Amino acid sequence: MIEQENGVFPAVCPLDCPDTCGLLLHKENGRIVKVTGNPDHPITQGAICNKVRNMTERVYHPDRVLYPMKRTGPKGEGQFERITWDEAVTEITQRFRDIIAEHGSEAILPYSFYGNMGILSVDGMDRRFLNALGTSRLDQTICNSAGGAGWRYTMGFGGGTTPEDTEYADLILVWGGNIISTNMHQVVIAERARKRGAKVVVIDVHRNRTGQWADWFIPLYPGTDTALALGMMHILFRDGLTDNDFMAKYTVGHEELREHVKAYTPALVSQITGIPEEDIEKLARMYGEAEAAYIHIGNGLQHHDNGGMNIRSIACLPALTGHWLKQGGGAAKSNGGYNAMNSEALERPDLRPNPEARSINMNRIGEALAMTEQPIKALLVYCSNPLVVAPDTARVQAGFAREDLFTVVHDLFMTDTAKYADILLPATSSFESTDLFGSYWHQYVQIQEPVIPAQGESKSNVELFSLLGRAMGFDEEAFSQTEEQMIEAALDYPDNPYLNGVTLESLKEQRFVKLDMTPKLHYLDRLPTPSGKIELYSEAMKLAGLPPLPEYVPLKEGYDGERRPAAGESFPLMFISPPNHNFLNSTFANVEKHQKLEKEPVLQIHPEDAAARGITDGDPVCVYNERGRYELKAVVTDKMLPGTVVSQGLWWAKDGRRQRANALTPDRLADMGGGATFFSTTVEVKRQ
Ligand SMILES: Nc1nc2c(c(=O)[nH]1)N[C@H]1C(S)=C(S)[C@@H](COP(=O)(O)OP(=O)(O)OC[C@H]3O[C@@H](n4cnc5c(=O)[nH]c(N)nc54)[C@H](O)[C@@H]3O)O[C@H]1N2
Ligand SMILES: Nc1nc2c(c(=O)[nH]1)N[C@H]1C(S)=C(S)[C@@H](COP(=O)(O)OP(=O)(O)OC[C@H]3O[C@@H](n4cnc5c(=O)[nH]c(N)nc54)[C@H](O)[C@@H]3O)O[C@H]1N2
Ligand code: SF4
Ligand SMILES: [Mo]
Repeated sequence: MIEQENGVFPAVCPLDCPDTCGLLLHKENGRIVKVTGNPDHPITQGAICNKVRNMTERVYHPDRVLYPMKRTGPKGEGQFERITWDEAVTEITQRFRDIIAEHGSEAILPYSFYGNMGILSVDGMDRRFLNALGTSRLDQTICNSAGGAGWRYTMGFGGGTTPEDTEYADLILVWGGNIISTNMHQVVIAERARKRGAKVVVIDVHRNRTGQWADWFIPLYPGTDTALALGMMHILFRDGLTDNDFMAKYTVGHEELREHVKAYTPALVSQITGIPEEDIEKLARMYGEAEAAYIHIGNGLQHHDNGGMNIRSIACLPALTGHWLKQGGGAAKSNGGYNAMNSEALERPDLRPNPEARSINMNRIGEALAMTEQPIKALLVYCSNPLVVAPDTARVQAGFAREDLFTVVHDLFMTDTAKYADILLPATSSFESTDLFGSYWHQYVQIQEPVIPAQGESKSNVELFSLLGRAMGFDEEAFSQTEEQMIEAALDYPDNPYLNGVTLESLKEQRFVKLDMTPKLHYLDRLPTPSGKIELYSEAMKLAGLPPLPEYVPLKEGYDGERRPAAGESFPLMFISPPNHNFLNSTFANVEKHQKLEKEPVLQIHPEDAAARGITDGDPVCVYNERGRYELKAVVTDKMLPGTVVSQGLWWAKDGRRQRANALTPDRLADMGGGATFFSTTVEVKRQ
């Protein structure tokens, strides 16, 4: 495909987005001139988002880093000079050897996430290198780990209702997810369900695009979703809307739960959540009376102190009504479990000389870089932009600014993080490399093969880490395997029956290969929880020091237990900073086209909160708390309940703008999974 100057070639969207669209790249004179959706993809069917329709702006952006570079100015200022790959690799391997000799291999820490979802790139050759080097491990908790843990305590398996089935739901609850922006093909399917008569209800802390599209939007106070779920359960049990046969067969703990939820009266739940009592009654009735209700559990509501419990509690609802047995009914948090690959073959943990190596939670990177005992002396950053995406920017920045820290960054751009690199290495875009893609929503596996040559001297993650591995003297075959050999190894995994029939050959031939979904028929009979059933009561949670039944625990900042600002509170507003429509986390935030679509960072503030501060629409405002400040423009709107302010989008610090959203967010960990608590933060706002 690389050699062909003109034509239309299949591709996969590599971004951290559930849809994992099939793409078509249109080439003229050797350049991609257009990106469209592949109409043959069974789920995404040729529709793609505006972000990726404009992907050529990013792939051919004049600011792309095309050569290895070495920093010449102070950390953070972005002054670099071009060096050769030989010089870069010699310096990196020399510094790593010195650090290992003096401080041990765990003084080196990787920092990565899913800037490219290609399995070979982020769960493949990189892991082999880090394992063989014996670095500290990174606990990758920034996205869905609290919710993932909450879901697994309840359901055991990392998968739920599949997208095609949701067309047959008669009620769709979108709970803490902005799917118009973040999972657009679920919206398309929900529209088909709507045509068959389904209703769509959105439960969120602000009326985002998805809330505007819903049949019914229910606003609530941040971090109170467990209380709402418990209130719904109270009504379901009270009014006989539960399926007792289902509970007897497939759950444990329903009798304990029935007693437990008696305390969560609609009156109490209304006080906690800010939702009128009659709306709680109406919602519970709608849910209980639906034939096949589907709950789409978004990511937003688990980025809280009580985030794991929020997901755990919502996950109990379909077990009370038995909706799981109806096509389209049930719930999904992430469907990544269906396409689990052979991680041992991919990551080669056997190469690690120190299996007991420590693990560092990525949400605490600032704190980790400040450790004086067993200090971190080198950082290897790829597929992530922590200066923008990690919580508590000031601490992160202080860590990255350490003069004695040797930092290598591999990226396509001079990100805010890359400016702190000692050595900056150019990364290919996914259209320049071979990789394997699953989806954490639909059940099609896809392959990407290079459509254009590597731009400049850029290298893919696979090339980089095999090069570094060989330069460190690792002579195992693992470092010379081709991408295709790695794909074969990843797919050779009899432990996952869903992978049956997915092979390199079928992928090359068909581009998208559906998992074998026959095991799903017995899904409920073989849940991998300790009891083998849906755990409404979880002994495992009790052993972990968590409440074994769903229980509402208030957030740690800002409000008292009754959801009113605590007396004397100096930061009385909850600050929510979810993703925006035209960026993908911080990706695209440096591309003019995408910036223009978003215009500028804004703070949405309720008219009551604005009036109390003398703020009018369009005013420049400063949002601040004890951690930092963020300057943006006020938009006065009643899309939230009073007391909540919202700023969408992970903008870079640029053009004199002071700091970023994460300047305000805490690096506290959630109740489960070591998850992030981005949205459990309080602030004050003033006019500039
Ligand atoms: N356009 C676009 N698409 C994306 C991304 C992007 O940046 N831009 N990011 C990708 C990634 S990595 C992820 S993880 C997903 C995330 O996508 P989603 O699953 O949609 O999750 P978020 O957008 O983080 O949050 C969704 C909503 O949760 C709300 N929320 C916050 N706190 C609460 C609460 O306490 N209760 C309730 N009910 N709602 C709350 C927020 O207001 C927000 O509207 O999207 C992916 N897709
Ligand atoms: N305040 C707040 N903070 C958040 C969130 C929020 O909602 N609010 N969301 C959180 C969530 S859910 C997530 S998932 C994280 C996401 O955080 P990150 O995973 O850091 O996501 P991005 O900001 O998209 O950064 C990805 C980087 O990878 C680079 N990249 C792309 N492809 C490649 C490649 O092939 N190789 C290499 N080496 N680099 C590549 C891109 O250029 C980009 O700079 O952010 C979290 N931070
Ligand atoms: S970002 Fe999501 S919706 Fe957009 S093309 Fe990629 S996978 Fe599809
Ligand atoms: Mo995420």
